[in-house]
Amino acid sequence: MTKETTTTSNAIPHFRIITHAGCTDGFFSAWITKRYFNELTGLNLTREEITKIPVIGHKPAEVQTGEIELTEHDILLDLPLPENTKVFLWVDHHSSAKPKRDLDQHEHWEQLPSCTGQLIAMIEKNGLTLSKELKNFKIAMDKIDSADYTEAEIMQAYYHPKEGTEFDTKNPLITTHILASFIHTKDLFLNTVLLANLTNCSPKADSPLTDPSLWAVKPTLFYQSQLNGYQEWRDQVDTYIEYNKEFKTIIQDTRKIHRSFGIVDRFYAYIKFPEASYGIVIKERNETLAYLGVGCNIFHKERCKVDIGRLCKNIATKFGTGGGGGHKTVGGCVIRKEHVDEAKKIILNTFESAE
Ligand SMILES: [Mn+2]
Repeated sequence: MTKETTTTSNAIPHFRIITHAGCTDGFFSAWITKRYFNELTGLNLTREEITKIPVIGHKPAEVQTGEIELTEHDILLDLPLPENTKVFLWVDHHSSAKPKRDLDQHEHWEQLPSCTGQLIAMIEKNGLTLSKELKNFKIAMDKIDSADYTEAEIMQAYYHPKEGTEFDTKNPLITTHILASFIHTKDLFLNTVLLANLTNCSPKADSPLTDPSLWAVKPTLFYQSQLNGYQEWRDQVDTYIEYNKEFKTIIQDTRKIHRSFGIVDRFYAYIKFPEASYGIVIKERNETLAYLGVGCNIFHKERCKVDIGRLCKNIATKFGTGGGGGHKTVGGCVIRKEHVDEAKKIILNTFESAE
């Protein structure tokens, strides 16, 4: 990765906003930080000075390995805590990033649904009264980043609207999905350009929901194509997805297809089989390895009677190179291909005996 250098043209410190690349929460965290820079930091910069602050995207691993050179003027959002450098501001919410050392006053970690929501809460704590729009946006981002949707919300956000009807742009959750769709192209070059240009938000907009520079990119076209991708994926999944009643588990074994079409809709299995308690996804990784993704029903986490992260770690230790783990309700592991069916059997039996 290239080393970033700061500009030396302005008199204010050479702030940089460094955020989680290719991620909706990272993108909107940067937007909120730019829009409410003074409210967040307690500084008193002009809009022009704030606009000049560069916004750069990085992947979490690039912070963990120390390959980005950080300075005391950097603002890190939705990314892990840098081990050896004190930055100007660090804000993160990932449970896996829970700090092991005492935090400085410029370092903020809280286990919350989204980093965007965390920043908005910090601004409110600093004295800003949140507008209705900003509150609505916070609710939507908290839902999106923690996948805390109802089935009805998924049917609205992940499926084409009924024929003859338009996207419901009065609904903040749908509008946030529309605006997030250009971040989800997996094109990191596009993401870099968007971050650099689109977080120079209009001070007239309380949240991204009404930012004219975001709407100028025609996000509805990106959203339309994303919805097409989900539908194509679901159509193909219908040809091989199976529900095992005995174990109340959905099995998506991609060894049954030659190649996969469309964009993964991780909610689909539980929309199709709402009675399921668990789901297993099997994917071939390469010549020798396979990946098992294991989870409980995303709409009914209360049905989860097994610590899935621990189960995945055990399976990985038994059949792989040890790469496995996760959270209580979702996890994954990489194992040797020849053990996939045996591993599947153990997972199903674990679910059954926990009932
Ligand atoms: Mn996040």
